[in-house]
Amino acid sequence: MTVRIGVIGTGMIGQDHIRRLTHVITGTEVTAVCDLDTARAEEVAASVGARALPTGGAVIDAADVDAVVVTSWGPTHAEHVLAAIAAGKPVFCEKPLATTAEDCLKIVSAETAHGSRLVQVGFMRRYDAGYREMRQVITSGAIGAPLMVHCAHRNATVPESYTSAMAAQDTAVHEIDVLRWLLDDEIRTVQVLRPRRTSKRYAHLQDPQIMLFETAEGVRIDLEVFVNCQYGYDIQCETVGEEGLVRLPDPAGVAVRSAGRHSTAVLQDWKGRFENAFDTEFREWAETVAAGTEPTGPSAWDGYAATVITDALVQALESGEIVHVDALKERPAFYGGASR
Ligand code: NAD
Ligand code: ISE
Repeated sequence: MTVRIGVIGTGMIGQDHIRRLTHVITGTEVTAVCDLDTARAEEVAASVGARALPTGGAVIDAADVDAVVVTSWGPTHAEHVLAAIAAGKPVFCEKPLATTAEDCLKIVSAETAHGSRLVQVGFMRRYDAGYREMRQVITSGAIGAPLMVHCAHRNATVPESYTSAMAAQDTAVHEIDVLRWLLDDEIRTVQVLRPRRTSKRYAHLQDPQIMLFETAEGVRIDLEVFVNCQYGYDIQCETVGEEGLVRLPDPAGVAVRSAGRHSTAVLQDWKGRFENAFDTEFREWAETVAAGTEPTGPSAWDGYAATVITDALVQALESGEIVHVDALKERPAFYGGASR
């Protein structure tokens, strides 16, 4: 069976996912798209033999759309996800699930009322081979109980529109999701330290930031977010346990010996770093849609938890205090199971 997909938002990542669903994943085709920029939607639709429709609602309701991918701007995600649930169609939503915890909870309620999972959130790191192996090592007990995690999330540069709060909302949100999943634990407190600011940034921005987390089990996590590091896109993660440690590998690259140096290139953006993860994410999602089963990736509950924790980080950045993530509700049985 070919899964027919409608895509809402044909910007940067929307186009990348449309390419993936058309040329990389077998058993999927994009049949309808839309964008506020109708000329862009027409152009993208024509490139893959799809139809450009006027609104997200029209894409969701189209008879030749079995499942929906939401890649529009974050503040518009909730309305599209809620409409897809109302139509009873599986929906893959790029992060964030919604920009407010209240909207995330509306989605959780609608999905719970529907009676089975329809929503998957685009936290693609759970599909990265390195993170998956790290999780296996942790769950196997090979390094003993995890005690500490050291992480870094560095981007070469960000545009002027990037704000200090986005270090949590747009960037650290990936670590928040993947760490909850890696440790099978919940984040209970957050704090943000403000190091000396790099001069290579727009004046309004606090960059870098050091984020500190404590989990329910007492694991301490430090995360450096540095989005104008200049040298490339660099993701680091090391989990230290009672009997050993496990560290993410650097992406493979040839070693060059030249002009008296031995070097390996550093990737420049997240697209290259997580390309295989995005492919696996969509392959596994499409398989569940084709089989008519529930998605197995990050749930609406994970999307909700990530938004509550990023809200706490923004509060911690502003106050300089340790913030307790008290707003996070207990995970309902509907979203229960072994993994978060
Ligand atoms: P973008 O601005 O390049 O594209 C978004 C597109 O959505 C634009 O073309 C815009 O016109 C369209 N749009 C906005 N509201 C719409 C609506 N109501 N209906 C139809 N179209 C609408 O942005 P982007 O970089 O592609 O990011 C899109 C989403 O993907 C964001 O939520 C972002 O956080 C997420 N994202 C995720 C990752 C990742 O690593 N998983 C990476 C980049 C972006
Ligand atoms: C971007 O939106 C992403 O999602 C990338 O994965 C992340 O590394 C980057 O910092 C964000 O701006």
